[in-house]
Amino acid sequence: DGKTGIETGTVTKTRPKTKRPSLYRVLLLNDDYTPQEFVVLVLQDVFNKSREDAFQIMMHVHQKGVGECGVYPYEVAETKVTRVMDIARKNQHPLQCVMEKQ
Ligand code: NFA
Repeated sequence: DGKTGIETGTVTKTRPKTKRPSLYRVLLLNDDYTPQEFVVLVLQDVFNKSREDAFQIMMHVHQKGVGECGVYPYEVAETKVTRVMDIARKNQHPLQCVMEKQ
């Protein structure tokens, strides 16, 4: 560079641009017909909650109308929503599960 003709060199630090996956909240919606015990079992089975945590989440949904079951990358969230909807349908309960971008 400049008069000397000596190349100083440009040190370029490359930032590893690995974007983290977007996260999705999985929500359970209240209804008047799905048994409380069924919701607790779903939360334990699909969301790997302890019986105590599952009961708390179920009661929250029961009282507030909606509640969070967990936050996951897109494909994981989608799989959990599908599992809940499949189990609910199989048992003829109207339980609804949805996901939303966090
Ligand atoms: N509200 C339902 C009942 O009283 C229980 C329930 C809780 C349903 C959470 C859906 C979600 N049987």
